[in-house]
Amino acid sequence: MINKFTMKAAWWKESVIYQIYPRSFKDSNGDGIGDLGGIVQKIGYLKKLGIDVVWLSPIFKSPNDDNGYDVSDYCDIMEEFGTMSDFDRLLFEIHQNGMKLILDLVPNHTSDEHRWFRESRKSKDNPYRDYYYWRSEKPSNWTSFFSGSAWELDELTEEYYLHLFSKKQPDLNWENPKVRQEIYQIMRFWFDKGVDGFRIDVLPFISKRLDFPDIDPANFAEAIVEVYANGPRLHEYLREMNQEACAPYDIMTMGEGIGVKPENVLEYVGEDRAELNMLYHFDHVTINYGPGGKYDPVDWKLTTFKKIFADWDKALQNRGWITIVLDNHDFPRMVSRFGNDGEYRVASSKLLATLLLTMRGSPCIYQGSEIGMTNVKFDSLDAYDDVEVVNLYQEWLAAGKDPAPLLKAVQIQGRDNARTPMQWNNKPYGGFSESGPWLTVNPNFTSINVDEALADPHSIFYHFQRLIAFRRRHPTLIYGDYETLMPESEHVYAYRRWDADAEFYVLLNFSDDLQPFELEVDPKELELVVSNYDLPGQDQLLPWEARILRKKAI
Ligand code: TEU
Ligand code: CA
Repeated sequence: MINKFTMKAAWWKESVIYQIYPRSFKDSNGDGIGDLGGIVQKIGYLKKLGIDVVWLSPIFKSPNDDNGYDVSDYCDIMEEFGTMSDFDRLLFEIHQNGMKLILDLVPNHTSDEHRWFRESRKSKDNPYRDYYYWRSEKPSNWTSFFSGSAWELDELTEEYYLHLFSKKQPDLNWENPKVRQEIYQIMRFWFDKGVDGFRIDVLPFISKRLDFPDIDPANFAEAIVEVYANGPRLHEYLREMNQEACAPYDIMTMGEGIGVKPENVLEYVGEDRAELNMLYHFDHVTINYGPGGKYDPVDWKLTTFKKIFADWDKALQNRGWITIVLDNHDFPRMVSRFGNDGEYRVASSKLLATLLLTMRGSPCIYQGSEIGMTNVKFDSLDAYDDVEVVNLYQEWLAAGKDPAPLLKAVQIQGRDNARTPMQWNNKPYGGFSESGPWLTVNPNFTSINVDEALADPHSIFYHFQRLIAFRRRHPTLIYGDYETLMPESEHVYAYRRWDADAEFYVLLNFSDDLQPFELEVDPKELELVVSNYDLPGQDQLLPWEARILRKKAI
């Protein structure tokens, strides 16, 4: 039996979150780049969907080497996105419409164009020198997420600085209390403006092992967990951050939980830890990483996928909270990777929506998933923008490797799959912009777009809307217990959610074929409450059929 911990209710546990990648959401000034004015234009759309919290990927000043995750001024708005008064207007409109806004804080690193780094690199005795990690020699064989060494030689002082991501993203030295106080001050600046919280980028990386132990370059996944993440002072920093920046405010913090495992997640989000409210993990979204890593994709099994969800729920139960994601700006589109983005794109998008919105945790919908946007297939690596791909492509060319296999892998796994412009209508550029957008619109915008979705009562959009409303009406789906059913099935994901008030059974057919199912409860005791088919199957699940059944009250 599950230990009964009294789970405290909280608005952020009951919230459905919607992630906006501002660069690709809506362009309002005709420069082909999404902006804050464009988001203001679409507040009504977000309201109609029924979401509670909007998470904006970084909107701060940035040279956009990593599209905003390289911040050059944390307290000012990126030129391309608008001005601080545009931001104030957006925040006002979001609050006016009964929603909340969280921003994306990037405390692990800054841009190399940030004032701190421009100072730091000037000389070895500059007051900002130890805002970053500088070493006279490379202390380890650490590699960057974006190819090459994580140590970059800077000619000015002939020393190496650390960057776990691009060389234009030098890692901040959190050992330095001045750095920590700068970040807490930035957080308070935005909280004082009325921002309702932060998604916090690569939070598990901010405490470094100062002996910089070598990693096994052949096992980057292990290096992430064992070396880059979960450093010795991490929880000291998180408690201090919570105490000094967050405690006075009614806000939420959502960590990007890279490198966190079920075994240690409660150290981050345990109700008694006073560190983070929640985090999202990477175990299912990296399920198809092969021996060669992300760009060596392999098949995955539904039993593995189900066990990941079960293990994480078991690790948390009523002792800590989690964000449920199936895709975001760093991963391919969920319908293309977990569903069927061809013949069963609509049914499988609705099935994935059902999973997202009936799990224990705060669901996070990534922009465009609510209309079933799919991966894009650029036919040349030169069409990709993502620094991760650009660097990897250069590395392949330098190594004299045939780029054809890389193109295939990037078409499946690349982050730009999720970054093509939001498809609003079937006008040029999908109604995203009046002029050529910064990244090519997916050609299927002519049939997959918001206007089509809003005009079709059977659309994916309205299924998301229905599920969001249903979840809100049934706290059992938020706080209730979880149990996997039919764990051995490689085609059906079945699970139970229950508490003292209600009991729900969720049946998801992750296949193109009819599938039988068996539940240890008399079907006569169950009533179908939500289905993704107008004419649901009977004793077999239709291809990509998703059913929510409720146990009839006695
Ligand atoms: O992502 C962290 C991270 O590790 C991802 O980059 C992901 O693992 C990688 O893309 C897999 O290909 C955060 C942000 O979400 C990401 O957009 C940034 O590029 C990164 O940090 C650096 O800030
Ligand atoms: Ca614009």
